[in-house]
Amino acid sequence: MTNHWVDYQNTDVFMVIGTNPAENHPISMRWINKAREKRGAKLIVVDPKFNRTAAVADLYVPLRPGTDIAFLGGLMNYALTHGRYFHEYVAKYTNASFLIHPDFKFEDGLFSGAKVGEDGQVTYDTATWQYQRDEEGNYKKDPTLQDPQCVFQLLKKHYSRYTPEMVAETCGMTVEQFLEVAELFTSTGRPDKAGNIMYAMGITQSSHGSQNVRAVAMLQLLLGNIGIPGGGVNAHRGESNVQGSTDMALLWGNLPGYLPMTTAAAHPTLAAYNATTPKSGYWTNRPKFIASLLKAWWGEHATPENDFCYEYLPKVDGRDHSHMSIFEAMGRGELKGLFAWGQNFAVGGPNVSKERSALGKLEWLVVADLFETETAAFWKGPGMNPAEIQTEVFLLPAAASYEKCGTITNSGRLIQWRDKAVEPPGDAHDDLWMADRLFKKIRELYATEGGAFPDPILKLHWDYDDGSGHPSAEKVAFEINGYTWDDKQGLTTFGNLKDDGSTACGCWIYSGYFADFENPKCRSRVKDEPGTTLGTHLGWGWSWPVNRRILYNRCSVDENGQPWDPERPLFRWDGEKFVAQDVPDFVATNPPAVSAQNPFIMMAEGVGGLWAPSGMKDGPIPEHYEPVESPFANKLNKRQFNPVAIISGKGEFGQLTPPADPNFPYICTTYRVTEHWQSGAMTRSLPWLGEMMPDMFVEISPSLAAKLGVSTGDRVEVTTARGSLVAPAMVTPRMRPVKVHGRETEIVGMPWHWGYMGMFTGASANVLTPHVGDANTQIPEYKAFLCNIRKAGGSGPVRG
Ligand SMILES: Nc1nc2c(c(=O)[nH]1)N[C@H]1C(S)=C(S)[C@@H](COP(=O)(O)OP(=O)(O)OC[C@H]3O[C@@H](n4cnc5c(=O)[nH]c(N)nc54)[C@H](O)[C@@H]3O)O[C@H]1N2
Ligand SMILES: Nc1nc2c(c(=O)[nH]1)N[C@H]1C(S)=C(S)[C@@H](COP(=O)(O)OP(=O)(O)OC[C@H]3O[C@@H](n4cnc5c(=O)[nH]c(N)nc54)[C@H](O)[C@@H]3O)O[C@H]1N2
Ligand SMILES: [Mo]
Repeated sequence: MTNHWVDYQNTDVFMVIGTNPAENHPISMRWINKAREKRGAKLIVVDPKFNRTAAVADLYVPLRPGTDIAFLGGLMNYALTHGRYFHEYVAKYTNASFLIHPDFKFEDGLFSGAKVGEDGQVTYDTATWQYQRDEEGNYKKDPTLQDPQCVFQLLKKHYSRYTPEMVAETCGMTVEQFLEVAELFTSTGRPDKAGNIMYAMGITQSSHGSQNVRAVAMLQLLLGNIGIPGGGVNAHRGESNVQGSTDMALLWGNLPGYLPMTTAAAHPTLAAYNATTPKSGYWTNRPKFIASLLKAWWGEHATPENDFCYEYLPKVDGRDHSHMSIFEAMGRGELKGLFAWGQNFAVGGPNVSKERSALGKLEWLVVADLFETETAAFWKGPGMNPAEIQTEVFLLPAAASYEKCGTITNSGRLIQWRDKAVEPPGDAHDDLWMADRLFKKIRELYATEGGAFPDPILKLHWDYDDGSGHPSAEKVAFEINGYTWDDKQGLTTFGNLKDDGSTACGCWIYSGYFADFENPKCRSRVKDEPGTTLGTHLGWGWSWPVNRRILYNRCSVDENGQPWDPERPLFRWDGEKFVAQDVPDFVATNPPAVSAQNPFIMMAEGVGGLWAPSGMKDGPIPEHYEPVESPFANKLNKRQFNPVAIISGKGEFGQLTPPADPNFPYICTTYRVTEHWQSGAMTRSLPWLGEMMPDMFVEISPSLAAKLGVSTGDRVEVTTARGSLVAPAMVTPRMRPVKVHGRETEIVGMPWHWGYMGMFTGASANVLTPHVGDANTQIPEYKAFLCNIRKAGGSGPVRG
């Protein structure tokens, strides 16, 4: 999130697109409702399903799964053609005025630079997406935004095709519905209004998910809604600490603090890694972050002379190591063993029957979990023959969150310490204890038996004992925070990090949260600071970076340092200094005209990116493509689906349905219910939650029910190219057919929380979902695929 939960009280218009906060982030509704009470804020919901958030919205508009870019592109077109964008913000704080390479083109669904492989897969050479520069290397700009090659004009041209009629036809809504949202949401494109876009899995779980997010961000830039109280691009993060875990490099493409992952080909040495440092913007400090990270990991062994042990860092081999690729490799027998550490992919993974089979190709599987999950018990799943499975499974009982201490970072980047409340039961241990024991044993084996490359393990700096043989979460926290190597003083800001080995820091963006070992900021509980009116609560917990609550907050004031909206003064220049309610992301003692030049400090350009010359594999601006499985032809361009999408078209996982296949005429989508958590491992083992929502079910519209001759409770069989499941139907007007380019189709929706372990069992939705992923993040396309459905005979729940 660029903003934070409490800040929602400052919003004028909310657009909820691809998330269901009333169901999945219920506490956010408290702040949404506060804005509605306090300032008459309006709530718009754009979603295929009339969900629980829609039920309390001012305006609900249905949208066919997978068509968000058409919709958001239509809103951009509306803002641009009706003068509803925030001109001063766009001209000064974004790259709208930058000129793009004269050879840039968009034709037949492809951006210039496309190289089409034999399998039809496209990769792009991005040379023509770049900015024009003068002889000195400065960006060429047209501050009047009139040059046909400037970003502003290119956007206007590109999205002029996204007319209200085209949007309505593509997304399956009426022109009136589209215009109603356009009118209301673009009313925030002025200095004194704040619009907030919230999104989550309805936007990201798509073969063009990253471009969906880009479209959200671009619309917010056009409306001047980034960096201001009540505005923002607000990703409702999922698991309670998923923000923290991505910050700490849970994803394979990053090192902690979003430092780029090291690759064997491009970064064989530290010098080569540092040579890729951006030449402008705050990321120019990257060499200090990586040197301090290496110092934290290899301590006294890491010296300037040996490049801080850079050679010990694993380097990826240029292949994709995300979830789907790992399972495909496993299916080919290329993996020996696997740790499932707090993950239950035998329910949550796409095309899950195939993924369960792939687990059977492992020699060993370690599951660290609170329960014996479907993953731990994959060998007794439906269709499995234990006699044919060689995998040895080790189940390590884990302590739950309240049975250990540590931190959680929420969606608003706010990190808070939690104390241990009770002892874990039986043999259960906390994850840190398990990691510590495992590491020490591995190190001992390397020390006694040797190995291919023992140094990275033997020389690792591992100094966490709390004195009783147990690792201390506080000591880990202190290392993440960073400290001076010589005298072990906690660092209060990443501004103090050095690239000479004098500082160690496990995650630069967290520098400051745990500087004071006895009384760290993440434990702080000061509710209100004097003089604050906007709910920034700077004394409550700590948020990265440097306790800043709203990112890019220089954008909340104009060139003269005056707030766009005097009612929401996050900052105000009083002639000598800024009066502040947040931690500025600019030098507050400089005159405002200086910081106005670089309001987006993390960007190499210093301004917001309406155009992405690099960083995206599938285009500098978003374009509508159909989901990989779709009943309809793409009418906006000549490419059916994102030509850069990750498709497991070959091999075991490649069962896909071609467009408009009459055997699979319906759109299928999956989502959550408030009573269950994810794969259900935690909630289907609790009697009271299970009683509230005991059984898997399939939601269909009354019109589809009539066609199938099905009433609520009758069993239906849903089939896709991957598999089928049987569950009772729930006939409900929450689901409704969509009319697209004159043809109507139905949407079949279902929750994905069930499996065959625990107290409340039922079919897993993921037996239906495809191994198809976004071009940039490889997230699976769980939200839009093709199915058929028929009456199955019988009624009531199907357990198992
Ligand atoms: N109670 C509960 N809370 C949870 C979770 C849980 O399992 N249970 N899970 C947590 C996790 S890890 C996550 S990631 C979040 C997820 O939070 P959400 O993203 O809110 O979760 P979903 O219910 O999967 O999807 C949200 C909405 O997207 C809609 N949708 C489907 N396809 C599309 C589309 O193409 N476009 C648009 N605009 N909308 C679409 C669905 O109809 C649904 O209403 O929730 C977190 N919170
Ligand atoms: N069809 C479909 N599939 C989806 C999605 C969708 O929308 N549709 N959403 C996807 C999303 S967004 C997500 S995040 C994934 C989630 O997929 P998973 O992460 O696999 O699902 P969870 O059920 O959250 O699994 C967490 C496991 O950790 C265990 N656990 C809890 N606390 C601890 C602890 O402290 N230590 C240890 N060691 N274990 C613990 C729980 O018991 C549980 O088994 O699923 C994805 N799958
Ligand atoms: Mo998630």
